Amino acid sequence: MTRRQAVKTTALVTVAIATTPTAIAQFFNNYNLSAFNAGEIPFKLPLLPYPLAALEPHIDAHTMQIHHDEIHANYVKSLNLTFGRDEEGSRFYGNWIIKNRGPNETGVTEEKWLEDTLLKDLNSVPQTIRASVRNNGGGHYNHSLFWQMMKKNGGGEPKGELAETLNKTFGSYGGFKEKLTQAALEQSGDGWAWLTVGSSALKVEATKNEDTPISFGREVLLGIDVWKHAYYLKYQDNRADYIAAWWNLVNWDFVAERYAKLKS
Ligand code: MN3
Repeated sequence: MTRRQAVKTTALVTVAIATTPTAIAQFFNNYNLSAFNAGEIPFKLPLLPYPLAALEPHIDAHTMQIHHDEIHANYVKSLNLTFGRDEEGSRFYGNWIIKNRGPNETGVTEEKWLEDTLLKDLNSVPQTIRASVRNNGGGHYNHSLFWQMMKKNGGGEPKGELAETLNKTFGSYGGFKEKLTQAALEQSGDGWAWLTVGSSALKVEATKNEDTPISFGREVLLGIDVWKHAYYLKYQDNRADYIAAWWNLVNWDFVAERYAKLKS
C-alpha cells in the first residue's frame, strides 16, 4: 500500500465512523458527560522511544514519521472517535464504557483496558464498535509494542532463558529466524508476523491487517509489521530486504523482559 493509499484508507475509516451519527447517538444516548474531563484524550499516542532517524539506515526517518506520526496517530484518533466524539470541546462516552471500565477511578489506563479487556475478548465489545476496536485498537496496541521492539544498534541474538527456549522450540536461533522471516514473507497483503507465547509455549504466527495475537489467546513477544506503509518508501515491493534489515533492529532486551514476565 502506498502512502497515499494508506492515508486514504485511514481517512475512509474515520469518515465511516463519523458518518454514522445515528448509530453513535443511539449507542451513546445515555452518556454521562461528568465522567470525563472536557478535552480529555482517552487513548494516547505514545512517544517514540528514540528519534525518528535512530533506526536508519534500516528504516528511514521519513517512513518512521509517516508510520508513527500519521498512521499510528490515526489509529488513536479513530479509536477515540469510536468511543465518543468531540462536541464543542467536550468528549462523551456511552454508559457501556462507563460500566465496563474504570480508569479514572482505579488508575487503570485506557491502554491497559484496551489490552486486558477489549482486545482479549472482542466478543464482549458491542457489535456497533467491534470492527473499529479490532482494527484501530489492534493497530494502537500492535504499534505501541512495535516501536519498543526495535532500537538503534539492535539485532544480534537473544541471551539467557529466551535463547534456550528458542533453541528448544525451533532447533536453533537460525531456525527461529528463518521461520519468522518466512511467516513475514508469506503473509499476503497487510499484516504482521509474530513470535508469541501461550499455553503451548513459543509459536511463530501471522495475522491479517491489525489483528493481534492477544485476541486469539496468545501473548506477543516480538512482531514485524509487514504492511507496505512500514517499508514501501525505502524498499518499494522488496519486502524481503526490509525483513532482512529489520533483524538488525530487534531489541532483544525488551523481548527477553516480556518473556520473563509473560511465560508463567
Ligand atoms: Mn504499521
